[in-house]
Amino acid sequence: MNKIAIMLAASTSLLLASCGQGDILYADNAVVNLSPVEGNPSAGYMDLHGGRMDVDLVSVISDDVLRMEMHETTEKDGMMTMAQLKSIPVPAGKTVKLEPGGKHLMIWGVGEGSKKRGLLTMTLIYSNDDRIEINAVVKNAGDPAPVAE
Ligand SMILES: [Cu+2]
Repeated sequence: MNKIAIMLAASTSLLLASCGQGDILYADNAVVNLSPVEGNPSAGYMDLHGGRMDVDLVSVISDDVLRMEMHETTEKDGMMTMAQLKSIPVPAGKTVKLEPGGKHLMIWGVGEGSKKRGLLTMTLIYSNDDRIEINAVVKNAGDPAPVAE
């Protein structure tokens, strides 16, 4: 009886260890901030968590947008400029934040269905051919900030 309990405990901790940070390539905290101006692009942010090896995020696609690009905002001579990125490196075990003022997604033409649903499904494509589907929370301009959990 005791032996079984110990074995169960051991396998549980093994399971937890395999889900530990730094092991699995994934993304969370994904949001799309809809542009307050019709026709202007919306911005997407998320946390990219690295897996066991260094990879690059090479593309982000969605069935329900017209166009989506990876961008980086940088300050140059006191001016904020934005350049398109071909890829975003995601080092093993590290977290890369797509956030305002830094790397971000620029999204044109978010579909009405996703706006109504409040979620935009997108697929992250990595250099190692991993594809991860995520649901980003779609927020209207002026929506209150999400409550921290
Ligand atoms: Cu941009």
